[in-house]
Amino acid sequence: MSNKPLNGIKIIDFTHVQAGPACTQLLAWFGADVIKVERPGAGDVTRSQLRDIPNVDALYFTMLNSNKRSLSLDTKKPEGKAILEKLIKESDVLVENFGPGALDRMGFSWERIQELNPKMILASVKGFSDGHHYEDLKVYENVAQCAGGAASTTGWWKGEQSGPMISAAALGDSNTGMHLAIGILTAYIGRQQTGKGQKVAVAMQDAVLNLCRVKMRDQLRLDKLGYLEEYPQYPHESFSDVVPRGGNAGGGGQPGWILKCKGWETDSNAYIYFTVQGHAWEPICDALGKPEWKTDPAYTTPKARQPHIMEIFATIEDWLKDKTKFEAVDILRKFDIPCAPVLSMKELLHDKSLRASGSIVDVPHKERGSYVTVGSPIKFSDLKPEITGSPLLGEHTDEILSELGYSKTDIANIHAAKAV
Ligand code: CAO
Repeated sequence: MSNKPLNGIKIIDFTHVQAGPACTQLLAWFGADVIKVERPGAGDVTRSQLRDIPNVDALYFTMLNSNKRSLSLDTKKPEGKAILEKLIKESDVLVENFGPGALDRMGFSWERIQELNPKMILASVKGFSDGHHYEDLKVYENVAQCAGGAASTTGWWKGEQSGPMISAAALGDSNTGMHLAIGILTAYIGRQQTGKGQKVAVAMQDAVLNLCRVKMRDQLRLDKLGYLEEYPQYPHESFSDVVPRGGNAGGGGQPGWILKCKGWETDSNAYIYFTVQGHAWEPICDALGKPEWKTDPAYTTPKARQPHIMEIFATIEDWLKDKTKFEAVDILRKFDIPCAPVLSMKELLHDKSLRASGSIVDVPHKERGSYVTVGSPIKFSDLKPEITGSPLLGEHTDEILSELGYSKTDIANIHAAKAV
């Protein structure tokens, strides 16, 4: 691999499903040697989940495990444990997201890992933090969204669709993985100063809560004031003592909403997000052909507009009814109005700009031919991450064993013991 900033960092990738793999994939893009350790015969469960082609690694796996090598290893067998011990001695980081206690039960407690390699950084994802009263729970994405405050504050507050709502974005999984990547790089820089490794842990609940920081802000404001003026409940409906769900409200200082455009009756994504930026009211009036709103006291200040903000949105929707979402944004962008079309996955998949920037890429795969994946969202001036295909199960087993110093005969014996 060419010279990348993380070249030379060796990572044992003991992760599965999404939260851990998203973290190690990111580090692999930037040059780390990521060795995915998987159970022989089965591998990461996502290899076979939600398959679109029989007997071929599922996109669930390929899209989260690019740029890695795969070592199949049964770490519950003595031969497998011995290999893992050797690997720990030669690596910089071990990343895992097993259920609580699984690594200890396997015989690789933090104490044991430190004995083997005091420079090792052990990075873990768990559902809840150490010592938390739910620390024993296994956790998946939606569980974390509920435990971290996202579900309670997402969705509709009244009507048939009311109730806590899950976001499609992986706030519990990939988001936690991204937090862990920052933790790993911080511990790695720390190690350069102290010579010692350390344990880094991110709980999915905490990572979700970190993204829900503004909702905690709102709870504190609500406790003090009894109302939240930027929420659609204000001023005509009452507030309880908890932050309500705000539908599509802007959520910050700028009111906003999702508005229908031409064709919404048949196209489920014919919408735009429109933001009424407080200080940019006059351009909005110009864009909508409503010059009279510029001087009408019922419209001139955010405070004056808020009681009838939904009527303002209804007027904008009326303006949008003969414009597609793309036509509308092309008009509104000239007036500097913060807005965007609601883009479907299909539209994103074929978006030329995302292809050009490398945010969506085609990568080769030994069995699929090639597959589309989401590339690095982080752009550098001197590094263009080259996304390579995900490995087949155990594709690099012999290569890695021989790098660890095992002879051809040793490797044959390891195979015979079914440890790989
Ligand atoms: N060889 C031998 N055994 C292996 C192995 C290997 N290479 N790799 C894993 N195992 C074993 C583990 O030792 C463990 O065995 P024990 O339970 O007997 O100790 C078992 O496989 C894995 O257990 P698990 O609890 O991690 O797996 P699960 O499918 O029951 O639960 C999950 C999955 C995700 C709920 C759980 O791992 C978890 O809560 N992880 C932490 C939170 C998390 O990351 N969630 C996000 C998941 S989606 O991104």
